[in-house]
Amino acid sequence: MSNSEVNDYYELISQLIDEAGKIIESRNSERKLIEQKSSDIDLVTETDQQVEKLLIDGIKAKYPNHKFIGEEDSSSGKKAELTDDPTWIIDPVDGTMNFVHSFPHSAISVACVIEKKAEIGIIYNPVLGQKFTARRGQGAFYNGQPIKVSGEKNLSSALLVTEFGTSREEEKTKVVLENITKLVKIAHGFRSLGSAALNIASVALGGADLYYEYGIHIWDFMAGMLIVNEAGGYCCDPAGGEVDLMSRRIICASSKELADEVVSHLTQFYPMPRDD
Ligand code: LIP
Repeated sequence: MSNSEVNDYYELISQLIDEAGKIIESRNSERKLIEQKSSDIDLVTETDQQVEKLLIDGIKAKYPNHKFIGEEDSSSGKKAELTDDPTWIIDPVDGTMNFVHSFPHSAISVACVIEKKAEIGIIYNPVLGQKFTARRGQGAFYNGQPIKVSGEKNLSSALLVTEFGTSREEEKTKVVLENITKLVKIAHGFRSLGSAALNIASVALGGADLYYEYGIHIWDFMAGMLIVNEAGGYCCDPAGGEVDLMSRRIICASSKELADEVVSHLTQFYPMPRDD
């Protein structure tokens, strides 16, 4: 795939995301029509569906052979499949619960993966005007300005970010609370923005030092993972080792040292079903 082709993809997705952002921004303070997905706290609104359609239709119109892994598409039971073809991984509104409550931390998250490598990652919160972007090998940016992770190595000085997630499953909730109980006693601080994508972007920005979560999906973290890597960070599985893209688990950190320290404390959980 030539660089100029990826440039064209970047230009197209940037335009589509700006257009989609206007829809989210205009609806943020309105009352939303909500449907439930896997649980009563896993939500979808008509805006999620409309934004995903706008992005997919806009890409398909120019590149009919491109593939898609979209959050709302997948909620109908379709499994995620990553081939060597250009594949767009889309979360139209990451942080739907926030969007429903007009809590202004939700974002469009889009990654373009070619030959199984992330080439483009964009996370855009139109309500607060926050845009995080990255191209493979070209660094990470916040509203056009280069960004770097904090480089923090020690858990005792680190600001951690995690989520309670979108499931009320007893075993999972137990593990989530157990991990928070352990880490809150050691870490410098703990935060939860309510959007996996924005949590990860906060690590890339150098604001937070490490994000971990069990139960997320490939569309929640794919763009963020590229942005963190391009900002000089480190992403791994919560048990250590390479991220398994379909396993619904991740750590995104400011350094490998900090990730390793958190791994040594975490009780593990393996969400089912996987994304593939
Ligand atoms: C959600 C995230 C939330 C995280 C969930 C889920 P959705 O995405 O924003 O922070 O805890 O695991 O990924 O469903 O709002 O797009």
